[in-house]
Amino acid sequence: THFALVMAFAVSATGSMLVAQTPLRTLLVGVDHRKSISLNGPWHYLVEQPPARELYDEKGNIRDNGYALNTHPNISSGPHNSEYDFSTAPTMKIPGDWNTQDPTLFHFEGVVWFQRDFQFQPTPATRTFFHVGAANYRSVVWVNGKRLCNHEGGFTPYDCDATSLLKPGNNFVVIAVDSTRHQDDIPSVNYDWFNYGGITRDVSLVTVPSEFIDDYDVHLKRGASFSAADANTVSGYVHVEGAGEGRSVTVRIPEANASTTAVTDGNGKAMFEVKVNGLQLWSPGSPKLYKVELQAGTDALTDDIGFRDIRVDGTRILLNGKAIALQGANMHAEAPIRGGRTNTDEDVKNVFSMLHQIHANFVRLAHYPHDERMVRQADREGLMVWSEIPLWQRISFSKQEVYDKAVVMLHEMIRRDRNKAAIIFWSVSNETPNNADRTRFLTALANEARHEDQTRLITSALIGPRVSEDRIMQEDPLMDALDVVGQNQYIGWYEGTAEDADRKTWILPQKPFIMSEFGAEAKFGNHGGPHDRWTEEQQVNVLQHQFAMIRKIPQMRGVTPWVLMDFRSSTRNIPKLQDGYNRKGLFSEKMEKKMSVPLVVKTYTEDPAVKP
Ligand code: GCB
Repeated sequence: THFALVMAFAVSATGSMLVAQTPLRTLLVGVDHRKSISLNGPWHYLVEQPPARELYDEKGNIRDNGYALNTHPNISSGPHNSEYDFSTAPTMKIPGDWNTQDPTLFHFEGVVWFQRDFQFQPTPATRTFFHVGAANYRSVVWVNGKRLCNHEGGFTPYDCDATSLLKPGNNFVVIAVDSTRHQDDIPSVNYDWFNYGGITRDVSLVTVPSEFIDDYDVHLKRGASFSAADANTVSGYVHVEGAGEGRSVTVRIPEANASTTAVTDGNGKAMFEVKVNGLQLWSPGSPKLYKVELQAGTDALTDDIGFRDIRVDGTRILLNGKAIALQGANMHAEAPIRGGRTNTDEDVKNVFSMLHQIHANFVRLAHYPHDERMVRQADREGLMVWSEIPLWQRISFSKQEVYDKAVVMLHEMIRRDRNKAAIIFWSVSNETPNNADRTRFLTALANEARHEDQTRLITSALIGPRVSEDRIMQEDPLMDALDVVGQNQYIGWYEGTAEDADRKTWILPQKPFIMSEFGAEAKFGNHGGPHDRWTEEQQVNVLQHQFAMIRKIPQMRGVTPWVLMDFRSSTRNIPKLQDGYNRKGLFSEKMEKKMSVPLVVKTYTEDPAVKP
């Protein structure tokens, strides 16, 4: 059904544009709100050096007769051809990247095999999905020695129907994860963050009835304009996988005494609309979430959902009809203090404590979707979010297969999080080169996002134009495809001095802009004058002049310094200063406050650089 949707869009709206050609598979929405069997915990692992002949044959095709079989050699008698054994192999914690768990794997890029046993009791007339929150970058799953599925993309979830492979009692699962980078991947071979490999987010088994709710979209009904008085209707769809036409679906919001029934169409999709008297809208000051109960046949699910309206009016951004200014920071999915990928409640708590300290009402989750916990927390706390797919700088924009991957990633991101009010922007890319192939690619992708979700704004972070004069004119044609434009620039760090910012005049189209990146590196505890590189004083100086410059740009509605916290990057190799970290954080990787924090706080609370 989702496939049909993409194709329909292609015919009606893209014209000669790129058209996605990969069918989208079932993805369970709201897994964290379903009963499931967690497979988190210790998994056995074995490492394969490239070219990883247990995973790939000479032609690069995936093999199913290698480690996937999980056989045990009889070590006391020979000869034996299979020389591996998961049962006596060491374990590591899943979810977790391998780099921070095994010192010998810190720089490892390649294939690591994971295995665990689990108990299972099949129930008749149900389907059981193997759910992986994220595995970076390619992963292949076998259950009881049989291939279940493959997935590409390191930051979005996938679900595979394991029903026919599971048996009562003892079962085992093997997952091979390959973190090797390739030119035609998303991201491509080169990027400024750390290539943490492994099964980096929750893994579980989810059992549902044979007809079940896989996907739903519950949002404040969107009209041509917003009026507070009329903001009392919730609409959307519930998709029932396995169902045909005529199944009834119930949507209930008990707290508001609202309930409605809708009926599926031939694709299993039931569109609904329900009036909610006294509906309280979600906003940062009042992040109201409702328990929304969905039911279809014997399947039921309750999610926590907020309702709000976000739109653009000229150069302003309106939340529930009120103009807003966004103040916050960028953040990578880098776990504070312990390092590694963010994937626990504790990590989320730490990240939010830094966001609170700077009085943020907004965060750009760079440069890929983060753990679902982050977005749930943002929903609960009323923090607005920019969510992005990892189209970072140089991607193979001329290739259809790369476009297909991008569309799948975009849909996986949107589907996982579309019921979370906190997300106000979907970003299709970061700092891509301004050329025809890229503009065609990203314009099609932005349209795809807009078609899939009309309740959010589409953005992208642009870079350039590089200027020598004091006039900076942004004319990137990609802006035509965006509702809100992100602008990155590093005056005072990659170019010129902090003071150069004072003389710049920005000539921008009449759209809302976010100054989505700017900043300077400073090693925590390194002090000197305002022009001494790598010092906290210089970072303060750069940010100060940046804020002053931003304050003079009428279209600016948001500001996110790069970056909230120092993060690992394999391209940052200046000993003593970087030591493998990008140091543009307002906080160090141990959450130590640099001198820039008080400046940001003062700016955000007393003298904002952006106005609603
Ligand atoms: C950028 C990129 C970001 C980098 C940052 C930097 O423009 O968007 O991913 O980490 O600059 O520090 O160079």
